[in-house]
Amino acid sequence: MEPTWRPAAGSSASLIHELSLTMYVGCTVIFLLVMALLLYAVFSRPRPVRARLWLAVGGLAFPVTVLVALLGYSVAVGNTLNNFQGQGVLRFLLDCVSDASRALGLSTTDAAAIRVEVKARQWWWEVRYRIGAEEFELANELRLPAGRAVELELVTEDVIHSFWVPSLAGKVDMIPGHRNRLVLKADEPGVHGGVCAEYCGGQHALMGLVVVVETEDGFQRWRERQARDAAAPGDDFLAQGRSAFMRGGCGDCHAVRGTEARGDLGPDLTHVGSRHSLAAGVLTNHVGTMAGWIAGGQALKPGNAMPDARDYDGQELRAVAAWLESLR
Ligand code: HEC
Ligand SMILES: [Cu+2]
Repeated sequence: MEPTWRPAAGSSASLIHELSLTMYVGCTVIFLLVMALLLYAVFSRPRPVRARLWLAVGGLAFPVTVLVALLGYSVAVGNTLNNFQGQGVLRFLLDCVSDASRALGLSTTDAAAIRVEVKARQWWWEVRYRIGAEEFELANELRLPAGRAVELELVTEDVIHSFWVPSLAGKVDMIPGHRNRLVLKADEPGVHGGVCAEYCGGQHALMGLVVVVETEDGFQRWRERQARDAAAPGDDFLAQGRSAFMRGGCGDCHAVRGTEARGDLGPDLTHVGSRHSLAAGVLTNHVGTMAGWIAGGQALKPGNAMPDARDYDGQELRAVAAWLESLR
């Protein structure tokens, strides 16, 4: 996992980082300058100064120039991040930076190809990709091709959440009835951690996600697999797992494309075995944690919307977990 505090190359987080650095360095320089002047005023021998000139330059021209420059810079960065379609004065500033944003590849006009809707739920992320006519759903994980800007639509139907992947972009709230947009981009492959950044109920702290940036080839391979239906069980044990899943009522809440499971209350499990984590970052994903989650998720994430499966014996539980892990 990439360190949270290091903005990824080519991401909008790197623009935010530059803006903050400019502010910190600028503040420090100005602070030192003012302190130097203060010391000079205290310790130098008194002599007449040109008060009006000092006032006009130090009290007016200097701060106005600095503040206007900073305002322009930060509005420009803000516009680039959201691709905000400003008007009037904002339009003017936007035009000034649109070249810069195009040079960085953060402009979405050329990235319309991949559309991702992320719906925040209590307490996990439903992720739906639309690439041309292709459409598939997964959970708690996003994949992006390196160097390409991907536009997210951020929505929710329950309470307010906030989507935040610090090493890639600023945070954007998800508000019922609104459709907010965010552009994600990173130039290098890597795995980035994200969180919900707005308190949304009991297990808000256990609502993470990962953003995997892959090479173009890796992304295309992943995309192609995700778009397929779930594979048929490869042996008897997996077939037993699949029928235990259907018998256990799991399909009332979960969809597994290519089977009769069509539920929508929980994550789409069609390719759950390919995901990095289970239950929104609570567990790393392998067959042991899978079984543990199915039988004891309430102990791991108290109050989450999935009841513990109490009816399986050991053999069935292992089979269900193995079948789900085989869905890659
Ligand atoms: C009442 C609805 C419901 C039922 C029934 C249900 N689940 Fe879930 N399941 C959920 C919800 C909601 C989540 C997401 C929980 C969270 O992360 O907060 C979930 C999460 C999961 C996950 C983790 C998926 C991921 O990508 O993180 C697995 C695996 C899973 N369920 C398997 C099962 C199995 C197997 C059964 C049947 C024994 C089952 N579920 C029954 C609602 C349900
Ligand atoms: Cu939250």
